[in-house]
Amino acid sequence: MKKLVFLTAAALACTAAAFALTEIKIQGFKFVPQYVLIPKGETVQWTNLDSIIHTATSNTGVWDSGDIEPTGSYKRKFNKAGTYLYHCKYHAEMPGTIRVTETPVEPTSYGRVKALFR
Ligand SMILES: [Cu+2]
Repeated sequence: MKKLVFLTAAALACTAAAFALTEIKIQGFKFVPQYVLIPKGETVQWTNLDSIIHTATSNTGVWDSGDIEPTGSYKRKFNKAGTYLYHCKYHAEMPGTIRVTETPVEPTSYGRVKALFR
């Protein structure tokens, strides 16, 4: 696990290289980053860094993490391309978006993720 996290960071910092795990932090009542762009087949891991329970719940019922305790995490693999909106079911103002692409995503394209959604 630690190795995967390191590889993800390295892939983001450099170029090319597919990565298999994207981490989203839950911190300060926010999903960080709020927008994520990944290729299909990639796993997303949410880790709760707040001191209260949150969830990562699909807006359309595709998945529900259930309660993610403080310091806890939840993982889900996205095998199908599409745009997935989600939220925390306890806090209405906690939206998140995962965009899953058919084709590999260049890590360097992360910077334009926000633009993609506007
Ligand atoms: Cu919450």
